[in-house]
Amino acid sequence: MKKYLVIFFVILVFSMVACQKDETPPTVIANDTTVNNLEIVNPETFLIVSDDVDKVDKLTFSFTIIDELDQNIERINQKAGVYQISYTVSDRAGNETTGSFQLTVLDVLPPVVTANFEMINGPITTSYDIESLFTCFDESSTDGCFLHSWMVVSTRESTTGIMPLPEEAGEYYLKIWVSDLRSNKTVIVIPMIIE
Ligand SMILES: [Ca+2]
Ligand SMILES: [Ca+2]
Repeated sequence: MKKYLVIFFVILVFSMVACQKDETPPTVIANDTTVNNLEIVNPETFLIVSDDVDKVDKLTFSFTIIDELDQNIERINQKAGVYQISYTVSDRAGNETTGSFQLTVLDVLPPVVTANFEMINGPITTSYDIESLFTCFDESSTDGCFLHSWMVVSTRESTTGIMPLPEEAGEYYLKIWVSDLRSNKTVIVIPMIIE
């Protein structure tokens, strides 16, 4: 009889524990975060999460990028900018914690630049509108790109040269540096024949 009583109480206690309702939402700490352009973004790793009952891998996460049409969080790394991310973390009993944090995506990619001419050929007196010699775009940001500097050099590899244009006939190279607003630069080289 005593044995049955023990079993009864064990089952009773077990049932009481099992029936105890989880009414406490997860605890979430979210810090503002910065990533580089094209760095893989897993927003769950930006949150420090715990729950009184469930292990973290049993919780449900959802994220919304505020004021953005494209809600694919994995693509947010493609354009530099400052984004507000709202999150909801739910435990298995349906208790939710919501909040938001700021994600900054830095532009670390240089502009894509193409020369508009394969070669420059002209008399000594020719002056050039350097900006008309190239086309650029900066796919990583909406800030665009611009002429940073240029130099006439004697060999393609040279990093020292003359500015403005040469006063003697000969073969030269025009090096043009193009920058975006975060000072990421691309250099192009256009051969020059000055007659
Ligand atoms: Ca809970
Ligand atoms: Ca860029």
